Amino acid sequence: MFRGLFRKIDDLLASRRRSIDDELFDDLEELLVCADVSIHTAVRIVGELREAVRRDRIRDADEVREQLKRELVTLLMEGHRPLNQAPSPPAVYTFVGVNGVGKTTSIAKTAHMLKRQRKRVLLAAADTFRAAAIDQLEIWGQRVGVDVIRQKEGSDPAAVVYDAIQAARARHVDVVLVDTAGRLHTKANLMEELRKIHRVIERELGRPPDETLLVLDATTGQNAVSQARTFKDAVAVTGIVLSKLDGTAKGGNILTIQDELKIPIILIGTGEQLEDMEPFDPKAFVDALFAEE
Ligand SMILES: Nc1nc2c(ncn2[C@@H]2O[C@H](COP(=O)(O)OP(=O)(O)OP(=O)(O)O)[C@@H](O)[C@H]2O)c(=O)[nH]1
Ligand SMILES: [Mg+2]
Repeated sequence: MFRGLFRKIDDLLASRRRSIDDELFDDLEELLVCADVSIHTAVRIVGELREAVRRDRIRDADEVREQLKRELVTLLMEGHRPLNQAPSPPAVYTFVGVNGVGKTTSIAKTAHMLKRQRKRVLLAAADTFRAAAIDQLEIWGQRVGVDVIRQKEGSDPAAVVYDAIQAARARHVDVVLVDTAGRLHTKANLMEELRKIHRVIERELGRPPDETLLVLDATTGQNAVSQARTFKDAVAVTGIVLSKLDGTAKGGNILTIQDELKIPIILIGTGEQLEDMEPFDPKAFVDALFAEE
């Protein structure tokens, strides 16, 4: 899906007679920004590339490209890890993020993924702000074949999470996935609600949630970075789920998110079907960026 995203960069570095000079680095920076990399991150990447070219006396554009790929992989490998396991069951993963980014869909896809790994999964409908949100999760639960713990609209989300953890213990569930609201009457309310959910989890488990996954919509570019900052201030975000990667021709913001936020990207969503979720693989991602279409 990202195939050829960096095709222009490839073209730029493919011409053999291309001399390795300031103009080349300027063009590179510009092409990175066109692919949705922030200026800050583009300048950093090209700065390091420039330095490596000087240090290793690289004279060949092909070599510059290989060096650039190595640098991008290194950047994305920083802090890279798979989903956290819990020291004792159940593992509890909360999904947070602004409305419409794909939290509920990502939960369904994650539940499906975990089920295929033979895990017992339970969903907690802690977005109680809208009745439709509870019903949506219920429908996904039926599709995946996992139970949903719910209360009625307007009930306390932290109480739903409490119920879910008790149910998980009674039913020997391995993983609880917690859906949360993306919008309340005010942003302050939302952040307070998330903190309360986290306090209940910590009290019940004797440890913080095993993951607090911030869902970001890949098509929103720089806005995703500012959303991440807001949530990071309220709760200890441990990882990112990047949704809707199928809907963007860019994807350079993956580099920006990693570089500016230092939160590992753990899962990527690539569509609306249950199968459309996979662990993020930095090496495969960078290879695809430069791949021929
Ligand atoms: N193309 C595509 N669409 C997606 C993906 N993930 C989610 N969507 C769509 O995005 C829309 C919003 O998804 P939801 O899962 O309802 O988002 P949410 O964050 O739970 O939204 P709220 O509950 O309103 O806060 C739906 O139409 C989904 O089908 C994805 O990876 N690719
Ligand atoms: Mg939702």
